[in-house]
Amino acid sequence: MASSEREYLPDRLYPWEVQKGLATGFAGHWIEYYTELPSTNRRARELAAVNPPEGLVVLAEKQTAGRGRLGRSWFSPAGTGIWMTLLLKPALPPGELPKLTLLAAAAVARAIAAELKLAPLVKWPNDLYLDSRKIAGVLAETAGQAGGPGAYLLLGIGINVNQVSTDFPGELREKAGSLRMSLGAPVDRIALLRRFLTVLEEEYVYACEKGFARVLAYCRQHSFILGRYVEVRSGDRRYRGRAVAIRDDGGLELLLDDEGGTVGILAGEVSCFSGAHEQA
Ligand code: BT5
Repeated sequence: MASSEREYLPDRLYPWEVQKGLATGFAGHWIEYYTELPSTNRRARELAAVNPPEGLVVLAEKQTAGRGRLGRSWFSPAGTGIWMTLLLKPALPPGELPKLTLLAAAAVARAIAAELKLAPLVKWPNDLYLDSRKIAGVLAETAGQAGGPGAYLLLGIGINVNQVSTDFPGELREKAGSLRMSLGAPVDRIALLRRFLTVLEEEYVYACEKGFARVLAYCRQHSFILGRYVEVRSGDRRYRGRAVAIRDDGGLELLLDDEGGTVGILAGEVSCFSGAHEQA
């Protein structure tokens, strides 16, 4: 056994370890655990076809074809991160669904803050940054007939936990980080996952009953981009300007440089600039 494998053995994300003392109503009550999968979202989609209960979690120690948004890939090496998909059946109007991406990002940030006293920032709409490096991402997908009884939201979450800088391939080394890199010590993945499931369920139940004001407030207070000069790609359009607000509909409001005025963008890809230099 390689020494790196031995190092991570004590905190394998075994379901019975994660579920020990887990005080949720439904999140994580059923966990499908794999040492390796192509992608937890892909496996969750297969499971969604057999009508599993809300709160099912698919976990993999390693993904061989981890996915980001828009066909991008997600680097998911063995034993160092939390690579998971949570299946939800939100009884929400379709217009509210994009806000669940923000809710998941806020829940990851809150769980990290509670467990480790670190303060990650939400990069609208789906990333978390810590010390100017990306440490987590959310990939929300739907499965089944929208609004139908078999409709699921697949919340794919990737959190870099115990990587060191040299674990990342060259193209990610400058921009990706991990909790261990920021904390300076290894992190208990099980405790973090348990905390995340608890916070996420609490936020989700709250939002379904009372709306998303609390999630949006958190994302505004812990934003990586508000006040910064950004470029947003949305479909085949590009906007440049200052990020001035996260609107109540979950969209990002930009104060445009060229035409003046503001625009609200519901989905997109943000690059941040400091003067003329791209940062993230
Ligand atoms: C995301 O996409 O950030 C969503 C990532 C979701 C991953 C989870 S893991 C469990 C579940 N199952 C899956 O198959 N996926 C989900 P996006 O915003 O498109 O960012 C992707 C970009 O982030 C890539 O093009 C890289 O530049 C960068 N990247 C890839 N792997 C990374 C990592 N481990 N840490 C930081 N950045 C990474």
